[in-house]
Amino acid sequence: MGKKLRQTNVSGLSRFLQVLDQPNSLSSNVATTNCSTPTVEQSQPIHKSDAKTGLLGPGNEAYDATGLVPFYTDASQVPAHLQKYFAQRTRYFSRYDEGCLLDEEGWYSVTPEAIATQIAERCRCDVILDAFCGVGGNAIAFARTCERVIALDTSPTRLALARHNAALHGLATRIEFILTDFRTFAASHMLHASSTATTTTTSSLSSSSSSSSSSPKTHSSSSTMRKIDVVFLSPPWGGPEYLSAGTEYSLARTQPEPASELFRIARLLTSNVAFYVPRNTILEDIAALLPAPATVDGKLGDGTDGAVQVQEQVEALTCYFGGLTQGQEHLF
Ligand code: MGP
Repeated sequence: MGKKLRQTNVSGLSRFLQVLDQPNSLSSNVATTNCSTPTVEQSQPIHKSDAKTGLLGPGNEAYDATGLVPFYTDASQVPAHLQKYFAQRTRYFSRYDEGCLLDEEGWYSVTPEAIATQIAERCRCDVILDAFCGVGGNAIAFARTCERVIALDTSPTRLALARHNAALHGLATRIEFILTDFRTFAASHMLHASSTATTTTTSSLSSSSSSSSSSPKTHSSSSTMRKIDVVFLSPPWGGPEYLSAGTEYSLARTQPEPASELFRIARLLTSNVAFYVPRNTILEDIAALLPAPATVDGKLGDGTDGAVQVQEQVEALTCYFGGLTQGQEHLF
């Protein structure tokens, strides 16, 4: 496979380091089952200066976001602060030159394709929720390993770019794109999931946070009715300055809410959570996400899912909880 696995125990966490010798050598297993009647949902239409055939070519006009942001083909076109990202463009999307589109936040926060592929393999399941899809790097990878992907973002622009990029990869119809925030979606999903649990779930989602929605929107889509097997969290870290202080990163800095709150909401939907966090994250902050501290070998003695495994990639850490943790697959 061209990858090395290193394991050490740090602060009670099982810590894995996978170094990718050849980023593009990590081939994913493409799911062969087709989804029936795919739904693509978007609350606002794509605003474009014209509806002519763009980067996606004929037949894909409905997904084409050409013109929404610049498509850079040469470094001379790229603003100075994005140059370092443009230089790595084919690491983000190996098919970038065919017409992938990224906005500014996308340039500095998209998950590199090889890492997205690695995460998607680990998260292989029926229905996955990508709670902060951005320009679609992870959602595209999930569409290859999961039967159904629900992708959320609060930016209509980024959602349109994600759908464009998914269409370029021939995967747009496998992903349901929804313009909403994670908390609102979760509240709506839980309201539909169990009528008897409505009171409980609504109150659990309207606690402390300032961004809570008192009257969650109901999504007409069937996404609210599907059982979610895995939640993937890759929230904004507070901009590219997350490393600049030269110190460790506190998970209280994630946006729009601290990681502990995002994790709490995710665990109301499923115990299987993957969380993409900065490589300089304070490891104790990761352990503190769990209701009880993990033991040295990463497992609690009572057989509950109180373990986390941290996979260290070059750019970031991916933390796996519940049935995504090696040895706890039975919890899936
Ligand atoms: P980076 O450190 O800003 O860039 O981001 P670079 O050039 O790889 O590293 P440097 O050491 O040369 O500065 C590294 C990776 O972190 C990106 O490719 C993204 O996958 C991820 N990332 C960065 N930011 C700022 C975010 C963010 O806000 N949210 C998420 N989810 N991922 C981010």
